[in-house]
Amino acid sequence: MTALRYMGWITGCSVLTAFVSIIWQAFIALQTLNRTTVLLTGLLAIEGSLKRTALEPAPKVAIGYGACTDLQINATEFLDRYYGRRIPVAAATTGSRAVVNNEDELLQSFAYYFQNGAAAERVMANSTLFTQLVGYAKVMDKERINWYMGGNAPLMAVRFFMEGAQVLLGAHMSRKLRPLLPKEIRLAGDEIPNDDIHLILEYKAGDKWGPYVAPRANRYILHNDRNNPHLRAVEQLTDALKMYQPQLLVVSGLQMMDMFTFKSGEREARLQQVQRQLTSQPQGTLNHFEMASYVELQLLQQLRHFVLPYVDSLGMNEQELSNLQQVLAHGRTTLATDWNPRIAHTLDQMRQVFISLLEDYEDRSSSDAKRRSISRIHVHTLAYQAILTTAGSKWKNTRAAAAKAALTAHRYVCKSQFINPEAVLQVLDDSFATSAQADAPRMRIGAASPVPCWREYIQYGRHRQRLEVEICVAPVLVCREARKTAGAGDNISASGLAAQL
Ligand SMILES: *[C@@H]1O[C@H](CO)[C@@H](O)[C@H](O)[C@H]1NC(C)=O
Ligand SMILES: *[C@@H]1O[C@H](CO)[C@@H](O)[C@H](O)[C@H]1NC(C)=O
Ligand SMILES: CC(=O)N[C@H]1CO[C@H](CO)[C@@H](O)[C@@H]1O
Repeated sequence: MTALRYMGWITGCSVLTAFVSIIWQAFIALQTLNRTTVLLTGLLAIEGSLKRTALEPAPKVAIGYGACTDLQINATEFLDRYYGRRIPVAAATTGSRAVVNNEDELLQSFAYYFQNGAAAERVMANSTLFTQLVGYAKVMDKERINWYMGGNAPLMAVRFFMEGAQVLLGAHMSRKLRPLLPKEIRLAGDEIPNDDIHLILEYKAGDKWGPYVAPRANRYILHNDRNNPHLRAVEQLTDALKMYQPQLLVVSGLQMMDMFTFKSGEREARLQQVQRQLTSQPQGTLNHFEMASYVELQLLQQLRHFVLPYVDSLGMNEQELSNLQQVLAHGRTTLATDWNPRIAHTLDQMRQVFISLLEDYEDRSSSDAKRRSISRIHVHTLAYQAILTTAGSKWKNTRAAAAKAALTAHRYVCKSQFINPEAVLQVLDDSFATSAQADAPRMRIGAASPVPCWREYIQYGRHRQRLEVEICVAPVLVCREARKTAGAGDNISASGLAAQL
């Protein structure tokens, strides 16, 4: 009898516990949803403050260089169809080469990156084979191939246009590609018979090719560019700029200048043209350089010489930041790093890059009056946007620019203009340290400040000068189900820049 009563009591207890736990779970879920809604409302309100009045003139932006058509196909379907029985061993030794010369090398290279789910962009040195592959891709079911306008410069140009700017783009384009660009965007460049094509082999997580299974969705890009590496439109853009006089000049697409395309000294000569363009801008024009994934150390060192000293602003993601920081500090490159770095770590790397560039300026500006002192760095990651600007510089609205970039990131990756709080993943905590150094202050992200901003002093140089900077960090409402990731950086960087003019 007592035992039974005892049992009943235990059952009652477990029911109660389960009940409390369900309520608790619901409470937590509701709180998370509530927090997302609060952050979203905050970000949208800050974005709303950016609306230009009808009286304000549209900002003028110029951007180089190059354009291409992206031909997107299903990787496994394409390879099964044309190379069904030729599946190679995936090994780093044969797979990680920078240039692909023939079919065997292509298959080895693809297998290696596919198996690791890593993004890759490779040069196909054999143009006969490249033309053949594009031909194969065109033969594939018309429904399943997709042509898009590609290249950093045109994608950023469209984004600037959508943000209400007047835009001048430096690029050669064919008659087929030009209609894909809004007609209001002015073009400095020639009409060419054929655009460079980028063959984009896309795969999803779990896609199979022979014995290999892709661990995550990604893309393998193959190109054989004739125009883009040579930055053929630079001179025409320089000429057009004399009359146009923009508030902002953006340089992008230099990662296409792979060494295999050039004879000795040729690449330096092209980069000198970029330098000439940057140094011929009046002080009233802000120069921005959009980083990209650079693997070749020599090219990075050339950028440090010809490009970085002449820009006011830099845009990049967390991988590119680590890489640049290593090159500036130690003269070496790094490979893939943490895809979701702590805010404190990213901010410290941003400060290091900023200090390196300020010190270069301090050492050399007396002998080269065209040099510019860096005043802005924007780093975009999956989970947040961080923008550092010199206090009192020409860059306006740093907080709103970070909010805008965060919203663009969400809209791009979710492929939706409408933001649904339930489709969002919270990656950031409520607060973060502003540096990995001991006793660094902490900032809160919440209803009161969805985008925390603060000022601090940066010390640099032999005489330990102090420079006041403003830093803003905006949380990205990360999409639960990513729909599109490649190319997000162009949209994000351009929307952040547009907000600061
Ligand atoms: C280039 O590709 C073609 C077509 O596949 C092939 O016949 C030729 O041998 C390749 N050339 C080199 C140098 O690998
Ligand atoms: C490619 O096609 C295969 C089968 O036809 C499919 O399983 C796979 O998910 C497709 N991949 C992409 C990226 O569409
Ligand atoms: C989300 C978003 O803003 N996406 C845009 C990115 O840029 C392209 C043009 O380059 C637009 O078509 C997208 O709508």
